[in-house]
This record gives sequence, C-alpha cells and structure tokens, in this order.
Amino acid sequence: MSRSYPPVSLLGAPTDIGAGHRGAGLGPEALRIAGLPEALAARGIDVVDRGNLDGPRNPWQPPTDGYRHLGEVVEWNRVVMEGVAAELAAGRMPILLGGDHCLGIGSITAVANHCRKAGKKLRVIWLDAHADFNTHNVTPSGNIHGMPVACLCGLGPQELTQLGGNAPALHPSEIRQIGIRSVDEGEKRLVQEHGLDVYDMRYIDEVGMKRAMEEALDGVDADTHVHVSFDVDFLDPSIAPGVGTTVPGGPNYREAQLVMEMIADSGGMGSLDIVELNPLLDAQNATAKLAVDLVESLFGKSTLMRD
Ligand code: 6HN
Ligand code: MN
Ligand code: MN
Ligand code: MN
Repeated sequence: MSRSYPPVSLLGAPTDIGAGHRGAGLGPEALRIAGLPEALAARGIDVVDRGNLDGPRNPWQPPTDGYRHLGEVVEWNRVVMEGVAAELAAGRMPILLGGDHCLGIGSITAVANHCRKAGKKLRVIWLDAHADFNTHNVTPSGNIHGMPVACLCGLGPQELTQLGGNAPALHPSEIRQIGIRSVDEGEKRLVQEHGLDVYDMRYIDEVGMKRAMEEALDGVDADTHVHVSFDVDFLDPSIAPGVGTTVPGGPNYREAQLVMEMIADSGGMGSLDIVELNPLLDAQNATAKLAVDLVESLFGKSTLMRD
C-alpha cells in the first residue's frame, strides 16, 4: 500500500536525563549528521527540522526514593509533550529525536491526547530490548528510561502519570511491544499483572517476525493513529552497538527491515520517536546511519513496489 505522508517535523531533545550512561543527549545531532532530514526529503516528504528543544542539564546524581533526576525528567517531558502537541495540532507528523527513552512519556502523552480529541484509536508499537515497565519499587537502577511504559499506563509518580491530564495516557491494550529480551524480576510481575501484549524474542524465534508483526498490527485501520517508539537497542548489538544498554539476541538487519516495512504497509504511522542512540558508544556514526536506513523503510522505501 502506498500512501502520501503529511508534512514531517523533526524535534530534537538532546538529553540523557533518564539514562544510566551519558551520551544519548548527542543523539539528535548524530541523526542529522547521518542524513535523516535529507533521506526523508528524498522520499518526497515535506520535512522541517525544528532544531532542538531546551531543558535542564543533567546533574548526574544518584537516585532518591527510587528515581534518578525526577524533577529534570518531568521538565524535559513537559517540553517534549508541548512540542509534539503543537506539531500534531498543526497537522504535522512529529519525529522526536532523542534523547533517552524517558522522553516517550511526553511524546506519547501528547499523541494520546491528540487521538482522544480527534476520536482516533491509538496503537503504540514499542520496539525495544526492554519492557520499560519498572516502578520506583522494583527498578534496579532508578533510571527513568526504564519506566516510561509504566508511567504512561498510570504506574509511577503523579507528575509523570498525569503529565497531560488526570487520566493515564494509555491503556495497556493500546500498546504492543516487539523485540523484548531483558525484563527485570519485579518488572516481569508487573508486565504480567497489567496484561501487556509482548512479542518477545522467544516468540519471534518461534513464529517468525512476519507473524509477530501481523498480530501486533492486527486491527489497525483508517481510524487508527500508529505511534512508533523506536529504541535503537531493539536491534541486535552486532549491527547497532551505539546504545547504552545493549542486549544480545535482537532482531537482525532483515528482521528489522521487515518490521519497518510492515508498519509502513499498515499506512497508519502518525508519529515516531527515535531514542537511546548514543554516539559516544558508536563507531563512525554507523548505528545512526542504520537508524536512518530503517526510518526510510518506515516511510515506505522498500526494494520493489508491491501494489
Ligand atoms: N531503555 N531495565 C533496565 C532498568 O534500569 O530499568 C534497563 C532499562 C533500559 C531502558 O533502554 O530505554
Ligand atoms: Mn526503551
Ligand atoms: Mn531499551
Ligand atoms: Mn537502552
């Protein structure tokens, strides 16, 4: 299925405020240098780079009460939520250039509010090695990039669970997680209790990526806004070493391409996060270039026409 894309806005959020390694704050510039704006423009997309959002610096403190940098994380997410909301309200497709994955809270809160207002269904496709469903009671690290899905589903500090109003942004039934292979002990129990729909690597090994993605995209129709939250550590570290939290056994290049192509074929993508890229851990910006290549597929660049 081919589609025409709405105008796209790139929003940089240069921070590693929720991460356990420094460096994800350099992600937006690495994606630009890898040619993301030009790659989208070459696909005929009207793309504007809004530059970088601004937020607090990283004070690099240990956790307090199970959270590291909670105040700064809230501030960054407020800025991201407002930036993403403004683009959606203008009829544009926001692409958030992270930054670490805690920023998914602000981004997806804005998307969920937009969908409620527009009367659209929401499907979040969460591409990640991790479930990101920790709470302050069970987190092994206090790093809030391990908590965004929980916060979006209403589990977490009120400043984050009610960032965009007093109801949680998401119901667990609105999210599908793909590529998961690292879930902490307490987190596992929460994932099960809340009934998250997880397509972990074991399942992908058993049934194949094609069937996993068919199931994850099942029910997406013309009334569905698909939000893709692409944590670059989703990919196998042998092809994507430039992330802080590598986990072996992820999707290979062809499996990752298929994921992106099948999302593109669904015709529903309305917003995207690209997060957790850490150029300090990369070599020659190769992981950023791979991310750009995969994003081109998300925007319909496949080898041959299929319709
Ligand atoms: N990410 N589960 C680990 C933690 O510290 O909570 C790792 C989280 C990684 C989060 O990659 O977006
Ligand atoms: Mn993540
Ligand atoms: Mn991850
Ligand atoms: Mn990570």
